[in-house]
Amino acid sequence: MSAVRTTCPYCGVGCGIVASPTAQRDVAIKGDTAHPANRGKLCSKGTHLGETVGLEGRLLHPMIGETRVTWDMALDDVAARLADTVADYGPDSVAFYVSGQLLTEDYYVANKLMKGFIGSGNIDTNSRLCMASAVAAHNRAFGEDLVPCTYADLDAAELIVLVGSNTAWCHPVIWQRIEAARERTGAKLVVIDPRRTETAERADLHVAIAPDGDVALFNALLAELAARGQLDTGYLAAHCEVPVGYIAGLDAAAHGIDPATFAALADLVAAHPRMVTMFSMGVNQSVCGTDKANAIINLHLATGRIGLPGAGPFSMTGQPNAMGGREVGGLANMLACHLGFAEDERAAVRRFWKAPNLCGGPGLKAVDMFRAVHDGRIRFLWVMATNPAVSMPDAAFVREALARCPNVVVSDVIADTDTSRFAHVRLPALAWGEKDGTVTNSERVISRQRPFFAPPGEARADWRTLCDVAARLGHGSAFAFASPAAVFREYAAMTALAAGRGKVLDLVAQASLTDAGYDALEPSRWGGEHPLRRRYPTPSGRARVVPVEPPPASTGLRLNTGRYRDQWHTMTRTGLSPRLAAHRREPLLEVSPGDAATMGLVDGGLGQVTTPAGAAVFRVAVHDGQAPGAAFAPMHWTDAMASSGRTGALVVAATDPHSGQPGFKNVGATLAPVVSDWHAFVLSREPVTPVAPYWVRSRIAGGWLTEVEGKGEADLPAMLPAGTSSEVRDAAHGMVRTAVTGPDGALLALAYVTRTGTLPQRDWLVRQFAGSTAALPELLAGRPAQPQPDSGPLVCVCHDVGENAVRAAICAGAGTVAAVGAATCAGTNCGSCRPLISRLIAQEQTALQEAAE
Ligand SMILES: Nc1nc2c(c(=O)[nH]1)N[C@H]1C(S)=C(S)[C@@H](COP(=O)(O)OP(=O)(O)OC[C@H]3O[C@@H](n4cnc5c(=O)[nH]c(N)nc54)[C@H](O)[C@@H]3O)O[C@H]1N2
Ligand SMILES: Nc1nc2c(c(=O)[nH]1)N[C@H]1C(S)=C(S)[C@@H](COP(=O)(O)OP(=O)(O)OC[C@H]3O[C@@H](n4cnc5c(=O)[nH]c(N)nc54)[C@H](O)[C@@H]3O)O[C@H]1N2
Ligand code: SF4
Ligand SMILES: [Mo]
Repeated sequence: MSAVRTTCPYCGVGCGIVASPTAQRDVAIKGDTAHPANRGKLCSKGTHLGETVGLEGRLLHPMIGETRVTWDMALDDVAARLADTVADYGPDSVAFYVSGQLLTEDYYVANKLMKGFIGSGNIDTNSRLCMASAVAAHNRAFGEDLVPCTYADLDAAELIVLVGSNTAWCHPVIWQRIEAARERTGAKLVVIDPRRTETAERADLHVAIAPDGDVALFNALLAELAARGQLDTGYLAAHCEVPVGYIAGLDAAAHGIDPATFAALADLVAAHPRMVTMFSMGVNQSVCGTDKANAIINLHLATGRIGLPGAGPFSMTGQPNAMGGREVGGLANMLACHLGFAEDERAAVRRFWKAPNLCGGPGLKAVDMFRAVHDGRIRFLWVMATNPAVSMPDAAFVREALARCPNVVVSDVIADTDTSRFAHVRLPALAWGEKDGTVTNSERVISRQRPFFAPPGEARADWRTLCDVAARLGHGSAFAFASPAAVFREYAAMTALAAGRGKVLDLVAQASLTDAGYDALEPSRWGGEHPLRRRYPTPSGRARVVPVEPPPASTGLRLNTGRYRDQWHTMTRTGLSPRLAAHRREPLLEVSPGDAATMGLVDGGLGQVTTPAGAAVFRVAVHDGQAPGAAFAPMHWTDAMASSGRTGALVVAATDPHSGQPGFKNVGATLAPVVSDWHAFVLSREPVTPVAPYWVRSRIAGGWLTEVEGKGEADLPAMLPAGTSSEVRDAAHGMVRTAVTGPDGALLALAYVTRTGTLPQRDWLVRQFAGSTAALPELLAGRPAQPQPDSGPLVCVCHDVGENAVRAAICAGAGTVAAVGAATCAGTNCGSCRPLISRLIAQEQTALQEAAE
């Protein structure tokens, strides 16, 4: 098969990819130079997609309980469960919990079925956890859920402000674009984040605000610019509704940060009218997330910095198709196509769908949906393309809810996820490379995801599964779509309802695409470059400056959660890649040096986090980028990968009153050290699950690496596969080294445990385990017989360059990130490791200077 142009399935940057299948289930990946979002660039996750397309762990057949069934049996069962529940308890007793990782076509069909035909608003999406606050803020300010910018604005901006975004890690191709713009035009970069992330390290100014300090800061900035006479009063008068006295009543001193930093920030903002403010989860995932986003938008409206090249408030979307879901109506509080539940909008939708049973109003938002599952109001739940047992706040409660629910259906590509363990019925879905449809990225560009593998096993497209269930419920004619193209045409035609009501969303021209035209569809943007400047889709045609007030200050230690560079969410896909695992093999609890000292936490030791929702244990990393009074832990680890590393278990289910989005980033917590009697690691071909209080496993080439710690005696044999064991003991340190080989002599596992000694270097052993090259004595010693150069921790995952090579290049005279790249290739592909390289340069140069003094 020749090369196929498609779109990356990870983040909302929406990069174009050229996929060239090379063999069965093997594909070479390149960036698509013709795609406007990335012009050929990719990040580490996109680059390594080829490592995640194998069939390992895939769900390939419909399952009822543990029994493999035919599709007919599964669909009959799902339809019967749905119909019976609705008959007995009414339409609001059933719900769909869907995902920004569905294609627009899947989303459209799910929404139509629930809201138009089952007759409940109970369809919500994991986008509720992701960008619901941005949606609510857009609706409040603009009258429609619209991102008024495009990536090209980054090229034109003089000042880029990143708020609550670790762009270098989470939107790396946008990050590359920002870096390129800075190099070309000298644009300034401000990062507003309580942590000094690798993104913040590269900024001209890092504003380390208190958790949820954003409203206060942006209100104060607005007041300060007013005091400096920098508001665009003409724009405000002509195009905005401003509550009388609101701006004049704001206090320029109430910013909550140190005065010098505030002055520096205000100077930058005052001096650079071409300003783009990009915001992400540090803004949205908050109990005041909608107000934060409106505080940002207020500043842009009041300075007229919107709808012009290089100017605007820019919400970055997380998932590949969060935007598509927003467009078709995947959120419980929207009806469809940017329409709400006003009587005339409902009537229009009812007519368009010929809906027999249109829902009367909004359904339950994610957190409330799971509450209703828990207390038995919802008795049928269909989860599609999301892993709520891990990713929802108060995950223990969510698990209880799933366990109590009499009918749980899970559509996924993976057989065993933390959520699917609760499923009565599991339906196999098509994965990336197999599925066929469209996605919309952060800048409103619709792109095709095209298949290049045949469907494996009996996996089917989610939209088709939904249509088959709809037909069994008696709605066959409304769901008689022959192809994703047919679904897309209906959706595009339906946007006439929005366009006819003055909304910007308008795909009517694409309603007449032929199947061939849909197949060939080039990336296309709806709404144009700058849809908002002179007229807003509000009743008055004006934008609204929304009065917002800072929340009360929080006290005590605050837990913040978020992402790692090389993992995606609950690791069901990225967790399969040995290269991506190398960046962080364990979830780290980052704490400031001061807090670590007071709380008795040791770098490299274990720490327990306890919140009102639950507890979890992580490896402690003392980090001076972490502000005192705040700790950070990643969201990715699940029960499949770790004994107790889920941050979802820690987050309390408090939500924003406007958006219903949970506050994942600011949770009151206590920390305590966990002291082990022994620590160990195991390299094994198959995953092992130690019986120990702490274990974390990660993928390596040819197997798995599992870190283990515990109390009392370590029961190593219980962790190892059956085979012939060779053992070396060092009684002084309680060190035992074991190798297990199979009947043919093949190496099956290596294990190292110690009570007081130091365990061998993992990196070298991991490389030997992949190739089985070293001799058994060397393996048991944990090091090569002859000393060999050690590449050190991995820096550049794209080109496989370790820290020692980077340091050597710097010592040999490479004084810039570009020079290190020229010498080692590190940082020359995705660029996500460039902040790290620049830190290593600074470290080496300081060391050289100190040596010279
Ligand atoms: N590598 C990787 N990339 C991803 C994903 C992934 O899983 N892995 N997921 C994708 C998805 S779905 C999403 S939503 C995006 C998320 O992308 P980001 O939003 O960039 O990621 P996070 O790490 O969740 O949070 C961003 C930052 O918000 C900061 N923050 C916390 N509290 C506050 C606050 O009160 N104010 C401010 N200003 N900042 C605060 C955190 O310290 C953190 O550094 O990433 C997308 N891209
Ligand atoms: N503590 C904490 N929790 C968080 C966050 C945080 O910052 N901190 N961030 C939140 C945010 S922003 C997000 S977006 C969520 C993400 O959380 P989730 O949505 O739960 O995360 P994923 O691991 O991406 O889950 C997607 C699932 O869909 C499956 N899948 C992939 N493609 C398809 C498909 O085409 N069809 C079907 N049927 N299945 C498919 C995958 O195998 C996987 O099981 O997490 C939220 N939770
Ligand atoms: S930035 Fe990376 S993860 Fe996001 S779409 Fe592009 S290649 Fe995929
Ligand atoms: Mo997200």
